[in-house]
Amino acid sequence: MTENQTATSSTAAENAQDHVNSARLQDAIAALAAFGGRDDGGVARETLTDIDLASRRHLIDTARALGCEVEIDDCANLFFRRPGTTDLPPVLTGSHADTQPVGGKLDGAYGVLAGLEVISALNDAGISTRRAIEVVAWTNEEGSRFGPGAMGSSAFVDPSRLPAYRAVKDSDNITFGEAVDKALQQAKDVTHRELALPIASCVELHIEQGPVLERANAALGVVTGIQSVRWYRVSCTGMAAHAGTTPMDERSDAMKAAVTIAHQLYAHAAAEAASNLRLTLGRWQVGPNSVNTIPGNVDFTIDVRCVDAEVLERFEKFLQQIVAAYTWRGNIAFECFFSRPPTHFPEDMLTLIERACVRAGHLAQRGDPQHLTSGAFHDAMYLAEHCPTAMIFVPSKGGISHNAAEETAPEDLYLGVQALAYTVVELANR
Ligand code: HGY
Ligand code: MN
Ligand code: MN
Repeated sequence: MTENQTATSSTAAENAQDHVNSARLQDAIAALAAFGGRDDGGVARETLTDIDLASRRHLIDTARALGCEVEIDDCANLFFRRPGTTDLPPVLTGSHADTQPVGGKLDGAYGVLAGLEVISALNDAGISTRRAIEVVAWTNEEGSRFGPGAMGSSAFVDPSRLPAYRAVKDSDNITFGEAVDKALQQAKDVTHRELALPIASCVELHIEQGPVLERANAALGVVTGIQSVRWYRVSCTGMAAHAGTTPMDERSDAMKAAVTIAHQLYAHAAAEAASNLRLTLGRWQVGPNSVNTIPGNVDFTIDVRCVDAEVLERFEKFLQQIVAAYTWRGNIAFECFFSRPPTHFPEDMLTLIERACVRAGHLAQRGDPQHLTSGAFHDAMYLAEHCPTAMIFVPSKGGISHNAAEETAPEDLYLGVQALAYTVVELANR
């Protein structure tokens, strides 16, 4: 609802929706973005770095100032809880506060801060709810420092995943376990809680990170599901040798192997264009990485996604074939270290999200929401295994994300939180 409009809130959900405060939300976004803020307007706050730990303390203090109880689990997931009038399982919202190495100020952070804004709106309106409302800040959604992504939410849903996660090392040989233990050490004043606790339902608000809503001129998105994703690590091992003295036909050139495989993968992606396969070879490590030494080893990652999981099966078979077919003196190995099938959110949750988005959109004369599948993965893909889950999107300017230029209009961010407030209160009173 823009400033000069008065809403006619008749239910608790509408009342909460109408108490969301845009200026307060903008201040909260700016305050969190200061942790790892970059000169180009982006944010560098990778998971469990000292900057991330400082931002967690900021969120703990902010939540406590709102009257929330704060809890932390063995994966250092943070929960900010507004008690309900019963002990029924809570409604969960929130997202992640970690960012890409060069990220924006909204990816993940917006969902966490939106949850806290909903709590502020409930406090302002004096609304109490049957169920507690919990806002979560999941650990390591991005997966850039420690792979795979969404470690916090996946370990919450299935704690048996945590031991293997704890052994994962970053590029400085620090394990995820060491980083988590440091976070827990710095949160001694926060109540510990178990993983996998019962949750009644979950709603995650996130920026779309793609161009669909902007191109449809839609202010809000009802997310029907999340496409499937796989991450692979490809290791090409040849032999380092002198760039000047080694004849071309006597080399075990790991770079030549890697770029040949990469080129074939891009050609496969082009052949699969009709299925909208998306291929990214995002991280390359070359050894010894010297201008005048033939690379002895080249590792690169593959991020491949598609709404149709069959396409990813075909991709993996193709990868196996071209690796087996590449003849040289060296070796090529690959491993899949992250794999998620498509996620589909339940109809009754989509109906509620639609109702929330329609009210917020119409009050602001921004029309109806758009239904879409998420191209990005989110923690909601794991929560969907644990309880009825759904997502709300707001547009990304130019569809840009995982980039310092990531941006969403303040009014769109405001409408997203309005829709979230309505949804969360409706669910918390069921
Ligand atoms: O990679 C993803 O889809 C998410 O933004 N981390
Ligand atoms: Mn995200
Ligand atoms: Mn992201």
